[in-house]
Amino acid sequence: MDIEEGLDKLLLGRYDEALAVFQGCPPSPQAEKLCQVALTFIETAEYAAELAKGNLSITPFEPPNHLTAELDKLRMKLKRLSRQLLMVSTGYPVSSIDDLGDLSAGLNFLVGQASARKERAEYDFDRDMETGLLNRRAFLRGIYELLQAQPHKVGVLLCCGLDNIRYVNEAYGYACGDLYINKVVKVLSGGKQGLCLLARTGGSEFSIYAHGFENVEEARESVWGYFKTLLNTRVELLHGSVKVRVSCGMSVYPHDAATSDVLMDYASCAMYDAREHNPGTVVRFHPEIYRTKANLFIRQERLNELIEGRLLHFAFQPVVRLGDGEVVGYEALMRPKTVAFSGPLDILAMAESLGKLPQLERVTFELIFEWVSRNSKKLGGKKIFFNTISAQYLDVLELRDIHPDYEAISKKMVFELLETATIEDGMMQKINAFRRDVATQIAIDDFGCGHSNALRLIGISPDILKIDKFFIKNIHMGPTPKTELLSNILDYCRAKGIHSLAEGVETSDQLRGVMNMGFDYAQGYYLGRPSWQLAGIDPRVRSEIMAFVARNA
Ligand code: G
Ligand code: MN
Repeated sequence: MDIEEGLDKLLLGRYDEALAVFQGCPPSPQAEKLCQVALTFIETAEYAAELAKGNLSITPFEPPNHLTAELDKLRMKLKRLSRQLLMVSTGYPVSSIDDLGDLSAGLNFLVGQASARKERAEYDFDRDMETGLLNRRAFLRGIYELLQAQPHKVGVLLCCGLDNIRYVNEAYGYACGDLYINKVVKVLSGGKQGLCLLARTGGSEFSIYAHGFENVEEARESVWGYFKTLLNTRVELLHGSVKVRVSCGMSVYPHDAATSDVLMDYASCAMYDAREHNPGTVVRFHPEIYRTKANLFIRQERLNELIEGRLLHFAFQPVVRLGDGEVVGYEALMRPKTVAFSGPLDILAMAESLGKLPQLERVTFELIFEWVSRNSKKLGGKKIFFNTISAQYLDVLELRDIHPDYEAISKKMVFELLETATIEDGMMQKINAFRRDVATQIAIDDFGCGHSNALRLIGISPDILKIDKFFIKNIHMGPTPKTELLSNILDYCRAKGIHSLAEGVETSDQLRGVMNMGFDYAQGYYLGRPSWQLAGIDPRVRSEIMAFVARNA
């Protein structure tokens, strides 16, 4: 073993072997020193290997040699760097890192970018992207802060709805719509003074809140200018210019409401009221408008509940054959199970305004099909007359899907048609398909009234024509133009094999009147009121009919 061999191993990086060689050499100060050198290398290599693995918690052997001491300094810097990066990643502000040369510069650049992005995101979160104005959320927070700072002052919120932006977009294109919006923003921003917040609170809605006044008049005065300026603004578009049309709603702090969100709610409610009833004006909020709107909203919800929960049932009113006084069927009259609606017309009107007629129609069909299926025995040969809101809303195939026994069920029914609009070709086809595939018997309801007219009678040629109570009312008063026309209609029905039914027979006189005219059937309070059960005819009324028939035999 000689020192030369040990030095070779040391140069090759085989420190353990070099140490063994130096330790095997005869004891000498030189061999002693070389052992220490080899040990230093061993310790340093182990330490560096651990650092290379990313372990920044390892401390050098004690006492540190001068190589591990240097590495330890590097370890401390890396450790600081990693701690700072960890803080950056959690959003904690850090001072710049400067003791790692290019590495620090690169990291500082990244940290700078991250914080710029964060600031931008925070700004965007508060701002409307297109106009740079505050958005609704930030606007409400801003008002909140003003109210906190000066709770005893008066403030006013003006909500401006642009009435013709949609028209501009559609007629001139969206680029012109943008020009229009930009102009409005410019005009509104130009008028800002004092404690004032300006926001875009909706696509075509801008709101201003001004605070710090002594009374309502002063407050109102302060925003009146915005409204006037907007009304006098024209926007130059590529092909001419348009006037800004604006409807505004106003709410006042603390008179109308004490919090920013309620103030906003009230001002926009007043704005919609202005738009609906007085476009181009400012409407000050008052509780009545809000109650009406809120009621409407509640009723919309009730209608949804009614449709989803199928909260409907039927009352049944007898239909009587005048030839023998027999009850031949019942008209099923839809009734709400909830107090939110006064009756079927109320439900229909609400459903129509919400575009929910098809859903309502489907539910009533489901319910009546189920009812007829369940009560088929009880009905015997009697028919259920059923008001279809309009055959146009339901597809024939869909109707057939409603109940597996739809064929047997529909044979027990008379479908009364009452259309809300004039018949066009497509609708006639629908009615024909409905007749071919679903309905064995069709009636036209309320004839002589509304859209239920002669054209429809000719076009549809129903099995039964139900003549509106308008014709029945004074039928016993002797010949009038009304009875003359009626007589012609009845002649037409007889010639075409259409059965006639008198609606709304309320008195004995009227009953005699309709029998004199030769009606086949009658219905009305005198013959039986709508009831939850399938009621028979009053025996006295039946005798009345029988006596009349016998007299005229
Ligand atoms: O449009 P249609 O014929 O489906 O209307 C039936 C409605 O007429 C039901 O609401 C029913 O309560 C009502 N009704 C039934 N009989 C009479 C009556 O004799 N007089 C009046 N005024 N209404 C009646
Ligand atoms: Mn009817």
